[in-house]
Amino acid sequence: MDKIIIENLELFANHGVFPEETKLGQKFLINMELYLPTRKAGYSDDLTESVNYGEVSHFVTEFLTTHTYKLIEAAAEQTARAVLLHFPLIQKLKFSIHKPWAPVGLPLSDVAVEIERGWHKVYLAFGSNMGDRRKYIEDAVEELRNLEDCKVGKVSDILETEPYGGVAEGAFFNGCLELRTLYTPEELLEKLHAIEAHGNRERKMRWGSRTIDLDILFYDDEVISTPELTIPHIDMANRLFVLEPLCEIAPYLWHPVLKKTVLQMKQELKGRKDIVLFDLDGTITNSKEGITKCAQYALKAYGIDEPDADKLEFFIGPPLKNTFMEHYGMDEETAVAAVAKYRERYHPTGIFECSLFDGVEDALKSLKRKGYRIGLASSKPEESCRRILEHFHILSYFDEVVGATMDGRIDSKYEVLQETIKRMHIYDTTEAVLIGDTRFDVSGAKEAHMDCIGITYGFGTKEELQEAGAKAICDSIEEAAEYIERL
Ligand code: A4P
Ligand code: MG
Repeated sequence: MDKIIIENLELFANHGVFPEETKLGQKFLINMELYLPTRKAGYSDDLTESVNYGEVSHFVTEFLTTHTYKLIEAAAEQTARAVLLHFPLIQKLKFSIHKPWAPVGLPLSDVAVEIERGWHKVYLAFGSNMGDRRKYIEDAVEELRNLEDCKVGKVSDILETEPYGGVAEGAFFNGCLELRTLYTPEELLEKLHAIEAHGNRERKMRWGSRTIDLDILFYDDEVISTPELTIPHIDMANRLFVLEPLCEIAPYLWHPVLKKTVLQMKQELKGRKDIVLFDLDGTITNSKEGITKCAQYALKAYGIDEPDADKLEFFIGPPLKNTFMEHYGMDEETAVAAVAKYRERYHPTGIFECSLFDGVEDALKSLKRKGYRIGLASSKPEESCRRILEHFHILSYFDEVVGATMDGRIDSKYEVLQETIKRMHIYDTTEAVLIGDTRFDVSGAKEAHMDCIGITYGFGTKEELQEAGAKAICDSIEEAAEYIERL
């Protein structure tokens, strides 16, 4: 980190064990390294974005000349603390106090104490299941706020939770908070115990009922294992009543032992769906224009004239070959040739005759930010899928893009989903959900043992989606994303 250095600040003060030292005083030299980000001030050239080293020097001189300590250890400790409390931009401080005239009766040139002190980022969990639970929690948080060496940051909502562990009786109120503190972990634990004691907490039984319980979850990224203290909290990953509120205030906090974020721990514990697959046509892109125009082009080659695009909507979704066979009575060979004709127009032109549905990019962004893995599973040829996603600048949201193969090996939705499962290493299909707009999506997902959320703004009807067994029906992509987050 950046630092501001102050060297050999000289002052005359009265620290020492001997009475003459406190009476007569002597010379002290102070060295400091103030750790703070200086980049903003570096660019703005504005002193208010940094710490004024003159002010710090005067502050330290004033502090050490108006207080008297027997030990230079105490002088260093108290001065460093005062500097950190007075100058909030300083995150860490290296401080040394030198006493060149130390009366030891031997010729020495200097004696000094050097310490490093700073603010630490801590996350605490609180819980109560006795008496006025909310009041016990509020009082404890208030007490923390009143500690000069602690600055309470974000506080989560309070959740009501079922007792965990089989000992305590009665629902808990639980939550978490963020704290910056100058205390060491042991000192902080002592303060927490004192606060618990003020809240009439009695320790009768491990994991028993309690008026107020305060646990340290994280202390910076330190790993501590002593008889008194285990940090990170040993049982955190098994406790939804900790992970839920913690996720609200610090979803990406990194567990230094388990090597996971809080969000990941929560998802694993909940066994929640964390893979979202999207259909393309009718779900992400409105491709009606391109598809129907290419269908008209192909049909024309077989003497079929259909000027009304609305009557060709059934081309959107299912594999093209099937559509030519089912709707126009073509045999397989003719249908394959018709598909080739269709693609003759599609590749240069039709592919881009489409638009993104409203809210698609926001939904992708939001799911990605929340840690979901995202895949595309479409019956369109894979190369076309990529080109379309790229064209709309949304390809980077997708961890995997799976489409049909030109040789017909992968064609139906089920086959596409099977390939997606393989490529995305989906070991348990209940972890994934497909968002699609037609019954082909719902039935393909069903075959692959996956839930499907049907959206109604595409080409399928609400009734067909329901009938096929969609897990939920949503009217917009935002609604679908929100629904998934609640699963
Ligand atoms: N200790 C070690 N590490 C820590 C740490 N990271 N933070 C030591 C705080 N303390 C830590 O704690 C026992 C000793 O653990 C402390 O003296 C400290 O030296 P305690 O608070 O006296 O005893 P306890 O709380 O009964 O035991 P423990 O194991 O801390 O229980 P927990 O973990 O607090 O669990 N169900 C719901 N829904 N919500 C709850 O909040 N809480 C518990 C208690 C059980 N079931 C619950 C809830
Ligand atoms: Mg406890």
